[in-house]
Parts: sequence; structure tokens; C-alpha cells
Amino acid sequence: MTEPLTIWTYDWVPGGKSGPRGHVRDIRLRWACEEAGLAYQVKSVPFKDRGEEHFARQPFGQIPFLTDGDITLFESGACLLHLAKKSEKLMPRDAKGEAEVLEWTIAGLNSMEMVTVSWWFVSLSEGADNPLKDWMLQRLKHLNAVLSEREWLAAGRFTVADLLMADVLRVPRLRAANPYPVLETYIERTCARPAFKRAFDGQMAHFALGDA
Ligand SMILES: N[C@@H](CCC(=O)N[C@@H](CS)C(=O)NCC(=O)O)C(=O)O
Repeated sequence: MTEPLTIWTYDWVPGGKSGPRGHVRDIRLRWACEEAGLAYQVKSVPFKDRGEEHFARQPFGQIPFLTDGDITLFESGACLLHLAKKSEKLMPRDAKGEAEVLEWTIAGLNSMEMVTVSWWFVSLSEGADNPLKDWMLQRLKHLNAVLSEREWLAAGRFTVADLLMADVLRVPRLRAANPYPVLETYIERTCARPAFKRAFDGQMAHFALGDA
């Protein structure tokens, strides 16, 4: 029997208020599979002892990575686009719609997450004096202008680009610093999708098992 798609994550990550549970990036892959109705299983690599086999599949020793038959991919964005090729629910099949999904998925990763994650890290030590604050706020401002004109980023409907962007934006510290109600409503609208809740609950249950 062929193995279903396998999403790889850690066996455990710290819990509690400041822990990453609920935001570990395997959630992006779970969410995409849930949206598309793709069968998947989740397997673990050790969080504490990252072995050679892990680095062979994710050269930075991070997660997530994805196995699909004899294909293994790392980088959540690459995995999302791979999954999007399997389902029109994640990405339309017309050339224009597909191009919009590609550009907005990469924008989520490269124009937003690159800035927001840098800002987030610096904010842990610098608080309100974060020198990256203006850079981060500029990006939110421009995204706000886009989402003030339309409900979804690409192709006139929910796609994997929204899944990615909402996941980037829903980080609590960033959400608290976001001055734009339109963006908050976008996060709420996107994360209200039942597929998100299933993915979130799945991740929380997985790491709770790791506690045991
Ligand atoms: N660009 C990577 C980032 C992956 C990433 O930051 N993964 C985190 C978990 S969400 C991780 O493995 N952190 C542990 C580490 O960096 O050692 C992607 O999108 O897949």
C-alpha cells in the first residue's frame, strides 16, 4: 500500500504561554491538506537530538518537511506549492490565477515573513525600541492597502497564498502591534475556516502526546 502524504514535525516543542505550540510551521501543511481533503499522516523527528537523517531531509535541522512517495521536500512554502499542485482548492488551474497565487505565496514568505520574523526576534530583547518597527509597519501598511480593496490575495478567492499570509500574520506579538483593523479581520476570516481549526487541534494534540 502506498504511504499517504507524510508531514514531518518535531516530536515535542516547549509548551506554555511563550512556547511555539499552535504556531509550529507544520500547521501550514496540515492546514493545506485539510483544506484540500488530502489524506496525510504526521511523523516526528526528535526536537532535542537532531540526527543525520533529519539533516539529510532538512539541511538546517528544522521542520517541517514533507514526504510524498519518493519525493521529500523541505521549506514550508515549497511544500505548500507542491500540495497546491494536487488540488484546485488551493490554487486555480488557469495561468493568471496560478501566477497570482505564486506571487502572493512568495510575497508572504519573502516580503512579509522575512520582515516580521526579524522584527519579532528583535522585539524579544528590544521591546518597544525595536529598530525594525518602521520596516515592519511599512509592510503591514502596504498589505493593508491591498486587502482594503479585496477579500483574498489571489485569484478572487481563498488560496494557499492566504493560508500562508494569515499564518505569518497571526503571531500574537505581531497581531498586537498591527494597527490595521482590515488585517485583523483578514486573519480572523482566514483562521475561522474549519480546516484551520482541525490543523491547529491536530498540532496541539501531537505535542501534548510528546509531553507524555
Ligand atoms: N523557512 C523555513 C523555516 C522553518 C522553521 O523556522 N522551522 C522552525 C519550526 S516552526 C524550526 O524548525 N525551528 C527550530 C530551529 O530553527 O532550530 C520554512 O518555512 O520551512
